[in-house]
Amino acid sequence: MPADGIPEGEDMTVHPMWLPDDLADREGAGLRGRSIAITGEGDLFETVRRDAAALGLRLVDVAGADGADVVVEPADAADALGPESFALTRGTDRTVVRYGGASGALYGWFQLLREAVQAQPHRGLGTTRHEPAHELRMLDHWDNVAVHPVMGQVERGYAGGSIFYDDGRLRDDLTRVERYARLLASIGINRVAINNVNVHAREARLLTDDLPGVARLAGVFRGWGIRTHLSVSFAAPLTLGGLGTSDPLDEAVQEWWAETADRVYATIPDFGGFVVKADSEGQPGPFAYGRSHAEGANMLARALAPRGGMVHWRAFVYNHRQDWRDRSTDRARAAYDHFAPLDGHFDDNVVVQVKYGPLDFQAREPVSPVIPAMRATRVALELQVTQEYTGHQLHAVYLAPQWREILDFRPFGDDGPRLAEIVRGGIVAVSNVGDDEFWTGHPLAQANLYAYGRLAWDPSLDPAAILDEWIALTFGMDERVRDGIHSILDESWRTYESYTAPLGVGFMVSPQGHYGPAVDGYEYSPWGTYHFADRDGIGVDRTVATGTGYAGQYPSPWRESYESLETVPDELLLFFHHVPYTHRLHSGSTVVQHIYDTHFAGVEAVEKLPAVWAALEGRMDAALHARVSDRLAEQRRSAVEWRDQINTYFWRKSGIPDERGRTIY
Ligand code: BDP
Repeated sequence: MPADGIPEGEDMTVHPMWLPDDLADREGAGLRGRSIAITGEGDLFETVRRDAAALGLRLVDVAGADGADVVVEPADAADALGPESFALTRGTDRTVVRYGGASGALYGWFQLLREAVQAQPHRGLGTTRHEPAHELRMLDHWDNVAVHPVMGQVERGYAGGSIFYDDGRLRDDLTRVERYARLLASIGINRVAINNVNVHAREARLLTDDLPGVARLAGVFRGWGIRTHLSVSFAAPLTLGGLGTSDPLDEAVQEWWAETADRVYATIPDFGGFVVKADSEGQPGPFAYGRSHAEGANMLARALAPRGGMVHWRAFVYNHRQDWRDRSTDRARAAYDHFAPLDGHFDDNVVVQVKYGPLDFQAREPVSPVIPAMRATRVALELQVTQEYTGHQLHAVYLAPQWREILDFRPFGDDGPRLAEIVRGGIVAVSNVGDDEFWTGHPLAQANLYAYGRLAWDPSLDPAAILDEWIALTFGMDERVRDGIHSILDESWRTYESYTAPLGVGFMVSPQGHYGPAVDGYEYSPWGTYHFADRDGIGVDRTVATGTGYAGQYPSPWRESYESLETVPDELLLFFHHVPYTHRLHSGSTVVQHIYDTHFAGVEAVEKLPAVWAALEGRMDAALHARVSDRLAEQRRSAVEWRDQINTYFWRKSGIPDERGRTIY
């Protein structure tokens, strides 16, 4: 039986992610045959025992623990470790994990594996304490039960179908979900929402008729310390309950939700709660009844509170039928305008889930001003692991550096806290996994999932060090593989930014699909995203003085920094200002020359990647190597297309030639 306890023969085409079956035999790991004594009763301890045995460790009796190579035991009260925390002590001939609670034992076990495969002599002997920075570390799936005619089985999924659902029904064989749950536990994820935030009619029934299937999934996740959540439709009392309304202040509606919650808890005792996208992109919500989002969220929260459930209420609320002539309807303003006035009005078991930027997961956006504006609310930061706007898992884009920048942002200036410290509702991200044989389409996109979990646990981790962990856990300690992957991924986010939409202007991407350039794709559409390029200049004036006023949603010093051309960071210039093409950046370059230079440089960087990867052939699974080669070829094609369309567009708009005389069509 391989390491993860999944019978051989099943799932033959599924390649492992990190933590492969032969982990214990990796050079330097020194795990096979080692003895391990685990003190503790309950499912999670059984999980650790099974995992250790499957990896080739020898379980020994706690009574004989003195002689064991690895000891997992409860910490003393004096250690003051929380339920998910642990301390790891490496001695000369013994490693000891002391846990605060059962989840701490589970996470301690995986930390031990991480360190073992990295064979890190520099870490040396001694004790390290490990405590999660956030209590809620969640992954949202945008999986549909049935194949949606436009969005497919997984909305914004780039790795095949859902690992949960297959064209209308729950899969019979959940072995892959079991593997997945193990991988998520290994990076500290403790909550999963299994279905799309756009809740279509078929998916709404997960809450009622299809609950037994949800319970099966929850059973798998529970074994790995993960609680299951459902996205629900605010209109469910109407569409499923047969009531004439879903008004949150209507008593029958409140009762319907309370009874529904009771039924869910009778089936899934540790159910996590509801995720809600309301009054957004066509989803129903409280506005239809003249109620606020706090009234809507609190009504659901009260149905769940008696059983310890929670509501993740998304702040992604804007009017997607906008009038571009009225600048006050700027989509960037919307979340703040709707939510900031409600700060302090949400119940304790409501988490307001805020996308990292004011628009929509662009490669570059300013950090959302909603987060610092709602200090009296449990706010969660929402990230996107799935590469909707960052190359669809066809482009190699390692997102951890972007996430670190976001987490490190200090909304109140240098003396204030980092964003990571003020998101009391934890961190959420949209998963990038599907039923593809490499799980994430692009095998290197697995690094994003891995890094997401690690940063949610500890936002101070270095993206390059996280990548080292992932590489070691996936490919072993081959230095050439490690260096090759680093040279492909380390700068990949900035490279992607350089050949796509310039200077924070965003979008310029094909509508609907969001892959590849469409210079005016959104320009005259009511979805509310415009770059306003004309013959004289480009960018959106979001200043208070002359624009949409969005810059004024930030606390000082950012409102002033963003407002002024003197201080706005180059990378966000066009998000905040409309400027002539000849405007000079802090870098010294003009806007149009910057566009040309970065687009040429971006393609040059991408052109180097295939050779780097080709040199690694024979050092890893051949199919995996071939898959990455194919994707790098597509990335190159696509980057050239981006460069040519963007450069040509601005050359034709501005009439200003490239200073360096390169060919622009
Ligand atoms: C956008 C996606 C859309 C999602 C929406 C959301 O294009 O498919 O439904 O976000 O987050 O990025 O609700």
